[in-house]
Amino acid sequence: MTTVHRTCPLCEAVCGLTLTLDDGGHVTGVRGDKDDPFSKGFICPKGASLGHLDEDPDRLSKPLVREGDQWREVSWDEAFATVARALEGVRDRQTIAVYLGNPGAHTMAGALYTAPLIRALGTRNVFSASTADQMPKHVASGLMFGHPLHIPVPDLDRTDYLLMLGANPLESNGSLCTAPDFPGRLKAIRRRGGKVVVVDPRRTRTAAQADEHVFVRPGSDAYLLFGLVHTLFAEQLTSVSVEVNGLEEVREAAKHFPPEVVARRTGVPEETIVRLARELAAAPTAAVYARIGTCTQEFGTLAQWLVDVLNTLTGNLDRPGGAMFPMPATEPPRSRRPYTTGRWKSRVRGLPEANGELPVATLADEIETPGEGQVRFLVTVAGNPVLSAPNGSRLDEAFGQLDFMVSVDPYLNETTRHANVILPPPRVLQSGHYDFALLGFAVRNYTRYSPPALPLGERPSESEIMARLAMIASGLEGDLDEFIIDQTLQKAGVELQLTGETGAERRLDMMLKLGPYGLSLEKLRENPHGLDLGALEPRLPGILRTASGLVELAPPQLMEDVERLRERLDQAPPEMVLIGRRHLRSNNSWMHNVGTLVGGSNRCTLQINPADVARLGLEQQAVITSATGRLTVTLEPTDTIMAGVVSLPHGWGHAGSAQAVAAEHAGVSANVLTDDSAIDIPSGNAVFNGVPVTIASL
Ligand SMILES: Nc1nc2c(c(=O)[nH]1)N[C@H]1C(S)=C(S)[C@@H](COP(=O)(O)OP(=O)(O)OC[C@H]3O[C@@H](n4cnc5c(=O)[nH]c(N)nc54)[C@H](O)[C@@H]3O)O[C@H]1N2
Ligand SMILES: Nc1nc2c(c(=O)[nH]1)N[C@H]1C(S)=C(S)[C@@H](COP(=O)(O)OP(=O)(O)OC[C@H]3O[C@@H](n4cnc5c(=O)[nH]c(N)nc54)[C@H](O)[C@@H]3O)O[C@H]1N2
Ligand code: SF4
Ligand SMILES: [Mo]
Repeated sequence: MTTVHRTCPLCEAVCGLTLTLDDGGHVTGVRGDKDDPFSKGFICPKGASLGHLDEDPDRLSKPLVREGDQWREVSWDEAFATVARALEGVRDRQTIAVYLGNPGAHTMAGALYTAPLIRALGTRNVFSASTADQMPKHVASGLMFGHPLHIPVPDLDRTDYLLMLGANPLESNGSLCTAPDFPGRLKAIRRRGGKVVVVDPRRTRTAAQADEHVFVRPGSDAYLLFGLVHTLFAEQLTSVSVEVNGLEEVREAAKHFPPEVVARRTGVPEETIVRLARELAAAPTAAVYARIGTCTQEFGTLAQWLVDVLNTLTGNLDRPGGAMFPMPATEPPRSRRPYTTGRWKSRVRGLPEANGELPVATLADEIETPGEGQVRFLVTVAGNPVLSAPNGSRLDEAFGQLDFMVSVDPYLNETTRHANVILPPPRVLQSGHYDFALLGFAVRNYTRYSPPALPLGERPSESEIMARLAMIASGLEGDLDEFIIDQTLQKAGVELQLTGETGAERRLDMMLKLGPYGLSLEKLRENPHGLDLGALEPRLPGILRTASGLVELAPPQLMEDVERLRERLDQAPPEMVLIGRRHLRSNNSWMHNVGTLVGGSNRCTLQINPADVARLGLEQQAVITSATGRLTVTLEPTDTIMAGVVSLPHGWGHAGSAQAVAAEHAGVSANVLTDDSAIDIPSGNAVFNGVPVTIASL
C-alpha cells in the first residue's frame, strides 16, 4: 500500500486529495487532504470517485485507427505516422481547424503544449470550449483592464456581501473563482454576519442556502445590472476608489435603464433592484460575482462588464473583501499591448476573433461551406463538441464530412467516433499535475504540484503526445521543450539552472523561477500538500495593461453593444425559454460512465414549473422543440424553477455509446436544441440560456 497526495483535476476547486494505492496501482481509497492549506480536507463525490474514473475499463489504453466503421488498436508509432501522412496531404493550412475542450484547462499538457501545437499547425481556425463558456469575461476584462486573464475574483473569505448571479457553486464547486469548499466559504460569510444574495431563474441549492434568492428572467442580467448601476448614480451612492476612464459615459448609458423599466424585462421587482443597489453600496465590503448563467446568454459580455462596473462604482474593485486580482506563482510578465478583438474574422460568417479564437458556434459553417479555406482537417483535444457545442447535432453531421480528424482523448465518444486516429492520454495518476490556469483565479494565492503517482509504462504522457503532434505539424526536429525554454530565457535575459524529470516539469520549474514569488519545482516538491501564498492583495494600477493605464469603464465596443441592449428592451420575451443546469456528480459530458456518479439526482430531466405543466396539459413525457431541433424529454415538475422557464442539463445524449454505463444512462443532448446562429456579439460566445422553445404533449 502506498499513499499519494495530489490535486484533484476534475473541477476548478483544485482540492488536495490523499489516495491509497495497492501494489498493483489500484486506488483503494480517496480522502480529502487535511494538510492542504487551501482545501483543508474538503472533497466532493467526484473527487471521491477519482479512482473509479481513472480505472474505467472503457478508457482507451492504446491508440485507435478507424478503417470505415471498424476500429483497430495500433502502436504509437503507427498512429503518429498516420497523422503525419494525412498532414502531408494538406496544402492550405487554413483548412485545418483545432477544437480544444475543457479538461485541457486542467492538464499540464493543455497549458504547455496547446499554443505550440496551434503555431505548428499554422491555422487561425482555432475553436474551443471557451466560446461556450467564459469568453465574455475575457473580453470584458481585456477591454477594462487590458488583459483577458486579469479577471477579478470575489474575495470570498473577507467579503461582507456577495451578490452572485448565474452561478451554482453548491453543484459546480465554483468557476472563475477557484475556492475549494465553496459551500463552506459561503456559510462562513453568513456566519460572520455578512449576506449572500443569489440571482437565478431557479431556486438552486446555492440559492436555498443564501440569505436571499431573486428570480430573474433568463438572458436579462445585463438589464438588472444596469438597473443597479442606474440606482447607484441616481442616489449618489458611488464611491470609486481607483483611477478610471469613462465614468460619465457609464452614467449617461445607465440613464436608459431605470429600475422601473428594467423590472418589466427582468421580472425583478423595482423595489428589489433599488434595495440591492443600496445594500451593495452600504456594505462595508461587497463583491458582485457572475458566472456561466450570465456568460452563455445573448448579452454575456455586457453582463460581465457590468459586474465589474458595479464592483468599481461601489469602491470594491481591488480591495480586500471586494473583487480582487489573484497573483499566481507562474504569472509571466505581461507586456503593455492593449487588448483588442477582431484581429481576424471567420471565413463564412465574418465573426471576429477573440483571444486568438473563433466562436465554436461557427465551426459547422466552416466545415460545411465550400470555398477556399473550407475546413477539411480537424484536431480535437479534450473536447466533445457534439454534445457540448450549440447545435451539436449539426456538428455531428459536419464531422462526418471531414477528410481527416485526429483526437487526443481517453474515450471513444460522440465526437471522437468521427476521428481517423484517437490518441489516448494516460491515467490521471500517471500524469504530473499543475493548475496553470485555475490558480490564476484562486481566492487565496496558493500553489501545489502533483508529480505522477504511477509510472507511464510504454505509453507517452499527454504532454509527449501534444509535443509530438506539434513537431509533426512543424516539420522540425529536436526537443520542443528545450527550444521553448531557450527562447523564454533569452527573452527574459536570464540564465537559470532548471530541474525536472520531463520537459513539462522543467518548463514548470522555469515558470516558477521567473514568477512573482521566485519559487521552484524543488520547493513545491518539498511541500507535497501545497503552499499558501497568502490572502489576495491589491494590484492596481500595476497590472493594468490598457493604453491609458486606467481602468476603462466604458470601452467603445461595449458602449456600442449597449445600443443593441436598448433596442431589445421593449421586445416581448419569448413565452417559454430553455436554460441549463449542472449536477454535483457530473462534469459536462464525460463522467457518465462511472456507476457511482450516474443515477439519483444526476439525471437528464426537464425541470418545469407545475403551473406550466397544468397550462400545457402535459404528462410525464413531452416534446420540446426549438429553432434547431426537437427532443422527447422526461418532465420533472418543480416550483424551484420560474414559470415560463425550463431547464435541461447538457452533456447527455449517449445512446449507442461505446461507453457501457453511459449508454445505459443515455439521456438526451440539450445542445440539439441550442441555436448556433445566436451569439453574444462582442465575444462570439454561444447562447445556451434563454433559448426560445415550445413544449407539447407526446
Ligand atoms: N447547453 C449547454 N452546453 C454547454 C454548457 C452549458 O452550460 N449548457 N456548458 C459549456 C461549458 S461551460 C463547457 S466548459 C463546455 C465543455 O465542452 P467540451 O470540453 O467540448 O466537453 P466535455 O464534455 O468537457 O468534454 C471533455 C472531453 O475531454 C475528454 N477528456 C477527459 N479528460 C481528459 C484528459 O485528461 N485529456 C484529454 N485529452 N481529454 C480528456 C473527455 O473524454 C471528453 O471527450 O460545454 C459547454 N456546453
Ligand atoms: N458538478 C459539476 N461541476 C462542474 C461542471 C459540471 O458539469 N458539473 N462543469 C464545470 C464547468 S465547465 C463550468 S464552466 C463551471 C460552471 O459553474 P457555474 O457557473 O456555477 O455553473 P452552473 O452550476 O451551471 O450554474 C449556473 C446557474 O445559472 C443559472 N442560469 C441560467 N440562465 C441564467 C440567466 O440567464 N441568468 C442568471 N442569473 N442565471 C442563469 C442556472 O439556473 C444555474 O443555476 O462548473 C464546473 N464544475
Ligand atoms: S470539488 Fe472539484 S476539485 Fe474538489 S474533489 Fe470535487 S471535483 Fe475534485
Ligand atoms: Mo466550462
